[in-house]
Amino acid sequence: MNFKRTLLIAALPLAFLAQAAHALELKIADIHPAGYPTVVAEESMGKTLTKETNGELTFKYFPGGVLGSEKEVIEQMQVGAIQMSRVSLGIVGPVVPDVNVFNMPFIFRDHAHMRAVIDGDVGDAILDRITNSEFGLVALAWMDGGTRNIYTKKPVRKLEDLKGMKVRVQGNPMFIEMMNAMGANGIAMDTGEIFSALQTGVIDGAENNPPTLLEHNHYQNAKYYSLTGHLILPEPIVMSKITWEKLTPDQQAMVRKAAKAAQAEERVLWDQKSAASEEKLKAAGVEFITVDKKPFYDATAPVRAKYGAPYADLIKRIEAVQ
Ligand code: BDP
Repeated sequence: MNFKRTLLIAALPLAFLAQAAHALELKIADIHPAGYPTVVAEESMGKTLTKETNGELTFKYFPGGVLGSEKEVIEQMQVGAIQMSRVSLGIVGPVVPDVNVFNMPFIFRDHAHMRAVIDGDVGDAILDRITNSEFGLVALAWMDGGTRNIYTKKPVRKLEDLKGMKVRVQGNPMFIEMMNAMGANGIAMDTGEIFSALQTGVIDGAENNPPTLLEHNHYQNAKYYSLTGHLILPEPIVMSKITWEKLTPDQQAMVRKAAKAAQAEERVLWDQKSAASEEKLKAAGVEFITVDKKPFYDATAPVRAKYGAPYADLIKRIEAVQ
């Protein structure tokens, strides 16, 4: 028998073993329900990856928050029990404070500005800060979470109307300070608790984009939507570092590429979903209130001053993006 051939045959089971070690099933969690733009894009990302890795990477999807709140999902990813997710950057801020530069009220001029920023160097720099932190996550790409506006039980037509209202924010101390700076009482709670908190009157309002206001049914108990546009939060697609380190370099490259493709796909879905959600909310009797944003901007200046100080350079780079 030819010596080279023998070697080749002997090496085969090893090669097979090496391959098998890279076969993984990944759980992807999302707080949003099936059919939501982020969830749909995650599903196509998973399908692409299963195909491109010849079935080595397979995926199980857990939409609708069934694996817990975003905070819990992040903790599960840090220990490798959940492998992937898309989370709001608001929730990442308390753990990787560097990302709060994107979480500051009115840091982006508008939605288009936010998109231009996340598509460029600054967007990559923030993803890298997550990855290079001790946070145990690899940040791969961005999804779009639209613009957040305040919705309440009683109309907010001007800043003063917010006075004393209890308004839910994500669990990030900066958001509580932001809401307090606008005259309300910021109250942090998980996404899944908002519906009943509105229903029972524990809170007077919350703030979010139209698709979340609709799909999480908050509009049923909060019919006034004031277009404050105070936050435009992008949403990183993240993988557990424990999982990432199990992947071959080729698989890692494929995951990065597929996550970027998911970013592009979700953006198209997002625009459609936002427009459709606005229509549905209006049809359901939600009043969209145009407000003068200037007083809201001015009221939150101390929050930007406090949190933005360490990021003066990044802020200049953000502002320079056209
Ligand atoms: C939505 C985000 C979701 C957040 C939710 C919230 O897409 O990730 O958890 O807001 O405010 O816009 O809890």
